[in-house]
Amino acid sequence: MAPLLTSGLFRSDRYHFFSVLDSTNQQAARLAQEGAEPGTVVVADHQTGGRGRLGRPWSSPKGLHLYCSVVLRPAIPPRDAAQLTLVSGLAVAHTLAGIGVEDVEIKWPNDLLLKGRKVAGILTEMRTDPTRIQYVIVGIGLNVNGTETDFPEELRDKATTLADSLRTTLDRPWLLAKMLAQLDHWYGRFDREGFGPLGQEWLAFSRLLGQPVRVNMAADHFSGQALALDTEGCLLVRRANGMLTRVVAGDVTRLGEG
Ligand code: BTX
Repeated sequence: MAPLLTSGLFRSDRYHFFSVLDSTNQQAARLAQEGAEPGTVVVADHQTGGRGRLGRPWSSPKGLHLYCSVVLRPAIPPRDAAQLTLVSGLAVAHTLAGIGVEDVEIKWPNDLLLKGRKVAGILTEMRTDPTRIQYVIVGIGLNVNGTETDFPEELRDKATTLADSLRTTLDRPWLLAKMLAQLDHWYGRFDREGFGPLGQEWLAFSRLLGQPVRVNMAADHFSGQALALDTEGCLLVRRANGMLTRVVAGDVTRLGEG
């Protein structure tokens, strides 16, 4: 395999490791507010308040998984920040594919699935001035070791781990290094090329296009057919009545899935 082109975003003097935190995203935001450089990385062995989108909890038991947040200061308009979720998903998907995990699926916009079960989730948060981004925090939760019985009851049929798929325990620092190399590579490409050309790469890990889907947005929900990913990373869905809707943010599930 060709070596990854990296931009030197991550440096060992910008890593912050904790045995326990409320949330790595919270800690990364605190550091960003104090002026932390882009490429600052926060990792915890355990989170007491790990969270997903819309305040949903992210199960973060001790000693098993990766909980990692990265500070970025991209020169993009705030409305494009959601593209960083897709780019990060692409980097995590390549990390998993690169260590031999089969059938990695990215579920638009922020989850990674193995056989329909969630193995990773991405939470992108930002602070902006009226027209520009001060910082973006990309938080990644990746279920690494243990099995479904290590998850709370309500997640056991929805969540999975890499160890379950690969039938072996993985070294988390080794995996973290692989993931940071991929993030560096894909953020570098995003920086140079924008999201447009990365869309095709992203679609290689998605099974949405052409499929009947259910869309839940903050103020609307409907069923339809996923038609395309546009050059800005939004999903185009045709509703049953023929109307085309551009989904900027929300939950999209293939019909027939949980
Ligand atoms: P999400 O809102 O798409 O998904 C949250 C949902 O996922 C929960 O409501 C629950 O159903 C399910 N879930 C919770 N924990 C797990 C888990 N460990 N594995 C699989 N499914 C789970 C996804 O949000 C974004 C998650 C980002 C988490 C990272 S961890 C590092 C960083 N710090 C932080 O507080 N959040 C991010």
